[in-house]
Amino acid sequence: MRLIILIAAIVALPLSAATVTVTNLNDAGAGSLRDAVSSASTGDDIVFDSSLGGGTVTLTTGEIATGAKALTITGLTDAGGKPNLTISGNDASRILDAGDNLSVSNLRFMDGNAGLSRGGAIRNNGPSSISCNNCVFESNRTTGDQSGALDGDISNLTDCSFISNSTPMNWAGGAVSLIGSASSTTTILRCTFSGNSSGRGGAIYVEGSGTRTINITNSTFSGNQAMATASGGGGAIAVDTDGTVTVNATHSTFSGNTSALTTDGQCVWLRANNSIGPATAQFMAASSIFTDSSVDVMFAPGGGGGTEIFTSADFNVCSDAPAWMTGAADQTTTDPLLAALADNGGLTQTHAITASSPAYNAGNPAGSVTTDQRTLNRDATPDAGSFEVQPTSSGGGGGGDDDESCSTGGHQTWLWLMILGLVAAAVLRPRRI
Ligand SMILES: [Ca+2]
Repeated sequence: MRLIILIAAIVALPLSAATVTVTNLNDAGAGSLRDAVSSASTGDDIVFDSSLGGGTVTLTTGEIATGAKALTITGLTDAGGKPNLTISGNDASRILDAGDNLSVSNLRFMDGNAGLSRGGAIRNNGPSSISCNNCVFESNRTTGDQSGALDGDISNLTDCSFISNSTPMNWAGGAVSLIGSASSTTTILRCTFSGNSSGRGGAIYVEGSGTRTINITNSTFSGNQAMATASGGGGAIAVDTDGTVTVNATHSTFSGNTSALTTDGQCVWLRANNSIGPATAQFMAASSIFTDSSVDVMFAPGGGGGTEIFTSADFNVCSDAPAWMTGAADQTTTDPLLAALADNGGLTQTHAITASSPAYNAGNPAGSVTTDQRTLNRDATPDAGSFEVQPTSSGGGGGGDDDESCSTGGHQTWLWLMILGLVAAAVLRPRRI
């Protein structure tokens, strides 16, 4: 009887996910990533042996297709928690083609090249969604289609860096294209997009006919470029929809994004096309920073016939003076005095500010964002943008966190040297005979 119950219990258990471990950096063959994907079943987790930390898998026989398998691929991290395992497309092929749900973490995707197809690093090629956590996408590209790094329905991008990804100037989505007719929500949290370029949407391009919401929080868009010369722009973000697209930017920093067409949105361009019904494209800004060094139009509608609207949820700091940025606490024609993009702690790069910045304590005090892009705490008067100035521990501050920790370390070193000196003096003191 007990045996029957035991067998029944085992049969009733759901099939559990297996873990498949990659044991070498080879392009193919036993122990390779390609072999792990091939042998995995849907729902499996693919991981890398810790001895491969700092290594690069260079694909020399083309992309790796996951087929109709939902997979999780987890790389390795260094002592600072940053991705420490690279997969390179060798500038010869896309890296991953996902036919079902795909979740990737702790990986660097470099030099993917999808050629005349979409998605230089990863393409979502099925009724699936992609999730990326703590990944770096760098120097991926297409040569004749959209989406320099990522393409398709993407559920979340968390702690990711998109650096110098590109498409040619007559395509869209230098780093990411969010595409599809389905209704969906994409969450972009603590990500940095820098130096990406495309025709429209230097960093992000959104299209499709569904109802899509993109929530961008504690993220940075720096030096992205829209290169189109016929129509359309959006150095950071471009939307071109037949449906309803809402982009919400909260506590994010936009700096130095550009468009070749100076009237088509150096930062954001929205087009809503009433081709299949009433369409809406909306960009909402809250507690965010927008700055560039030009006097060109920072935000522009595309004139698609639908509703194209920019709205302020207040507490923004903008170097320009958009007509729609009229919140009581919005600061327009105001230079936020950003420092250059740098590693200021956390997993992604940020533009630091100091207490001298107009963005200091200028965010929404009733907002719900309790940490900054570095996951450091925000205080009761949060700063606008993705970076929160931190309290200095020993007074006399004004310097950054790094300065503070350096000087504290220095004090400790001098204290120990003084103690050592006193001990040595006591031991070596000449004694009276
Ligand atoms: Ca503050």
